[in-house]
Amino acid sequence: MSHRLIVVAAALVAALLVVPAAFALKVHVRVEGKERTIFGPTAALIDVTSPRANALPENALDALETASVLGEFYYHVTQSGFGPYVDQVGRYAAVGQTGWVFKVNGASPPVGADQVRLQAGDTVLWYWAQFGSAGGPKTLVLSRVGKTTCYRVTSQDDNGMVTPALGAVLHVGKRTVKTQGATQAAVACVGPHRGLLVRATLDGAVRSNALP
Ligand code: B12
Repeated sequence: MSHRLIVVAAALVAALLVVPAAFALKVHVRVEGKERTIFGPTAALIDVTSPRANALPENALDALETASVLGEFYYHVTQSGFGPYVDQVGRYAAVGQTGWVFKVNGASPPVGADQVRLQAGDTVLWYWAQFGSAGGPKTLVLSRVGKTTCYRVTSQDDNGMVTPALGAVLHVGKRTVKTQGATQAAVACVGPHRGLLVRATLDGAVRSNALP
């Protein structure tokens, strides 16, 4: 090999080593399974990288791939007429009216996950969903009320529209606290709970993110 060829080859190798790190994007990722959380209860920021050369860089499918590496959980992608389709995450495969769907920043994109390019700081939620005549389930969002030990629960539809999650229940360890509020808000105070995370559930909705 000539000296010139060696220099070019070395430069190419160096570029290949540098590019993946440069393309990592910090994104919040959570994966909610049928009965339990599969990955990232608090939706912490992770470095999402894009392993596929021909796809959009850092898309919502990459977020699942990165989470699966970090969390060591199984998922499966099949090719369909619309492109790559996630037909299983963890134990449960899509079947009949159930399957795996995703949201980015609270809204459900109308295209496949590989077509949704992410921005730094985005929140990606993959979840198991049962569809019925009213569509898919709403997703719950838990937020803290100021610096208190009180929490507000809202639910988001596929468009990201937020409404109070009336009737939601908070879970703190083995303790449950029902939220109050007839129309305007679903709020409950759980008191001191050092070391325990708080979650919210509501029948027919996807469980919330967890907060300290
Ligand atoms: C049923 C259905 C679902 C079910 C599938 C349940 C199952 N058993 O697998 C569930 C609710 C899980 C689902 C999910 C999603 N869906 Co859907 N789904 C449909 C629907 C209503 C019928 C598909 C069907 O059964 N066809 C009949 C069978 C015989 O043909 P098939 O090729 O074997 O169908 C399979 C594929 O279509 C696949 N599939 C379903 N949705 C999607 C979406 C994408 C992007 C891909 C690649 C494959 C795929 O699942 C079907 C069953 O195995 C179509 C609308 C339509 N009329 O086609 C939308 C439709 C295909 N879905 C759509 C979308 C956007 C999604 C989601 C990306 C939504 C989201 N934000 O999460 C996700 C997929 C995410 C993922 N997992 O990768 C769009 C695709 C638009 C596009 N141009 O990409 C459609 C056209 C609805 C629409 N008009 O917006 N879906």
